[in-house]
Amino acid sequence: MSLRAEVVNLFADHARKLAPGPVLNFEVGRADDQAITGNNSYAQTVTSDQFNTPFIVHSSFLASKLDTGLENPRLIQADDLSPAEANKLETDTKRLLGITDLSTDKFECEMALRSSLPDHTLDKLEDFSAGNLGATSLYLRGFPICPQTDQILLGAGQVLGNCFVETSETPQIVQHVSPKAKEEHLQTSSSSKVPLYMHVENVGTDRVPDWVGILCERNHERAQTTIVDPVEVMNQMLIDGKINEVAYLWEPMFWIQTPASFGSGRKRTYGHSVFSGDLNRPSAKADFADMGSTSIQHANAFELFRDYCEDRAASVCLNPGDVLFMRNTGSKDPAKNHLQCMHGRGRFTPHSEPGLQRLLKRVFVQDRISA
Ligand SMILES: O=C(O)CCC(=O)C(=O)O
Ligand SMILES: [Fe+2]
Repeated sequence: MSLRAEVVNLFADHARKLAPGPVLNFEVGRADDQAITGNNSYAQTVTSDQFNTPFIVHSSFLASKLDTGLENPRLIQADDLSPAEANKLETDTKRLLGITDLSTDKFECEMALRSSLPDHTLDKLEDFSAGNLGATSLYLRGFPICPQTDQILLGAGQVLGNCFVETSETPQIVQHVSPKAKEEHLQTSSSSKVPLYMHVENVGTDRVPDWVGILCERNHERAQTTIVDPVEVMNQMLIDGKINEVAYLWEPMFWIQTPASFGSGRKRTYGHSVFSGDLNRPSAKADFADMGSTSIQHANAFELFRDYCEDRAASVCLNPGDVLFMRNTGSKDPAKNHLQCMHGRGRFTPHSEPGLQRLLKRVFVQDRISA
């Protein structure tokens, strides 16, 4: 059986498990694809050398759109620090930094810093780190904006794994993300006047962060950060009968280029697939700015995936003191149920006063390998 037919069978089977009542009919056996859409049903012939009996895929699902926003528990879980807790965190951090040298990649006071986070926040971070939240992102609010904010963000990031410096982009472990006039129309995190397409952070690079944390210091422009669960999107495509398109996304027919922000010339690598791994919890590699395919079918499938992602994305307008931690890679440890997140940003016009323009602090974190 060809890889493609095998994949198609797998997906048809998977789609059957995804949903409870009959909507989709898959007739397995012939090579010709045929989609018939009725009022509330969908039928498609999919290719297989193995089965020759038609079967029904069950689904009560009618391509309904998820409500966007913060209600989707898989996308985001929130936690708030009270003003008193934020104040204590600021005071503790100041004191700890006074007695310890928190140099770039040494975290001598990591334990102390994390223990100064409020218990409920530390618990949320630890659960998120272990993949126990059933969410792709963790949204923390009420962090203090003070001279120690960078260290507080690092302290929180260290609960998830190890913060690291991505030297190809900047030598800073806490990166500043703010609009740059020269990049306003580019696909970089410093753009503004164009939407930043959804992406897995640094997907074409050697070191893809497992987690990305962004803390908002200013956002007078009310720019919207967008997030989406790529696996949920894939499942939705399956439920909608887009079996062949999903199958294309699993084939190693895509190129990825290194991000524009890396500067050193754009390197393209070939032979990537958008999804890989275990069908029940695949990993996604996707960036709608820096990824494509020379095959028209694969490029079209990627375009459809993009439309689905845009339709199903939630938007979050980060306010000062808000931190958004996102799981950037799929599940690496089978014992942990990490749900992957893709993110992007809507367009905005930077504040006319440079000192008041949007400012995010960003950290990259990698999983700590347990011995
Ligand atoms: O500006 C944002 O909200 C997100 C930008 C982004 O993609 C990033 O900082 O990695
Ligand atoms: Fe990003």
